[in-house]
Amino acid sequence: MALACSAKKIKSPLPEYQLAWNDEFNGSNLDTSKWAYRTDNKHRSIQRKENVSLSNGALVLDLKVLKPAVQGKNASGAGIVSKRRFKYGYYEVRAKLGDGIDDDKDKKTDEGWHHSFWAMAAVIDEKNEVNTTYPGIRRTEIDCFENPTEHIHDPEQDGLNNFTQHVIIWNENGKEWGRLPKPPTDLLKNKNFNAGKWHIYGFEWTEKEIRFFVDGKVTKIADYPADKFVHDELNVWLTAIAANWNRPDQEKSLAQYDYFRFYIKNKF
Ligand SMILES: [Ca+2]
Ligand SMILES: [Ca+2]
Ligand SMILES: [Ca+2]
Repeated sequence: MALACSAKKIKSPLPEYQLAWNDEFNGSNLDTSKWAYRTDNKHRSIQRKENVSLSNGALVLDLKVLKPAVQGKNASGAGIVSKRRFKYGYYEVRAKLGDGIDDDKDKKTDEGWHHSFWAMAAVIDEKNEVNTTYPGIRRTEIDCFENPTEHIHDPEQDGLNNFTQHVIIWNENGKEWGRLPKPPTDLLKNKNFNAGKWHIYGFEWTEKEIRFFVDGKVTKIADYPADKFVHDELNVWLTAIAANWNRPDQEKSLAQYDYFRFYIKNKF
C-alpha cells in the first residue's frame, strides 16, 4: 500500500498523463519481480549481474576493467531490462553518467563506455537474464539516448555530452530498415550540458510520433505513424557497455539512475 500511496504523489510532467508504473530504486536490492539482468557478451564488454546494485536511492551500473580478460573481453558492463512491456505513453528517467574520476590519469574521464536508456522487445530466459540484443521479435527500438563517452569513428558524436535520439525500425529479417529522425539529424550536440550531472531524459510515444525530451524540453521528434510501421510492445533497458566505437582502453566508471517512470494518457 505504501507504494501505491507514494506513487500517487508523483505528478506527471506532461499534461493529460498519469503514472502507471515506476521504480524509484530506493530499496537495498534490485526488485527482480520488475527487472531482469542484461548478461550478454557484446562489442568490447561482457555484462554482469554483480555490476548492478542500488545505493543512496539510485540504481548503480558499475563499469569495470577486467584484468585478466574474461571471455575475451577486458571490460564488464551492466544493464537491467524491465519484465513488463510497454507501449504508448511517456517514459522518463533521471540519470547521472560517469564517476567523474580520471582513474587512469590520461586527462580523459570515464572513457570507453556507451550509455543508453532505450526500449525494445526483449526475451528473458529462465535465469531472469537477457543475453541478446538481437531477438527475432524486435521491430521497434526507441533510443532516448545513446551516449558514447567518446566515438573513435565520428568526431561529431565524440564526447559524453553529445548523443543520439531516434527510433530504429527493424525488418522481420533482422536487418535495420532505417532510423528516424535520419542520421545525422538524430544527433544532439549539447553545449553547456554536462551528462555527468543529474538530468531528466524522456520520450513520449503515441500512434503518430515519438517526442524526445531532455530536462523537460523537446529535443527531437520522430515521425513514426502506426499506419506505416509495426509498433510492438517494448521492454525498457537501462544499460552501459563498452561499444566497438569506444576506445579499447576503458577506465572504471558507472551510471546512476534515480528512477524509471512510465505514464499513460488519462482516459476521459
Ligand atoms: Ca581516463
Ligand atoms: Ca572513471
Ligand atoms: Ca530514487
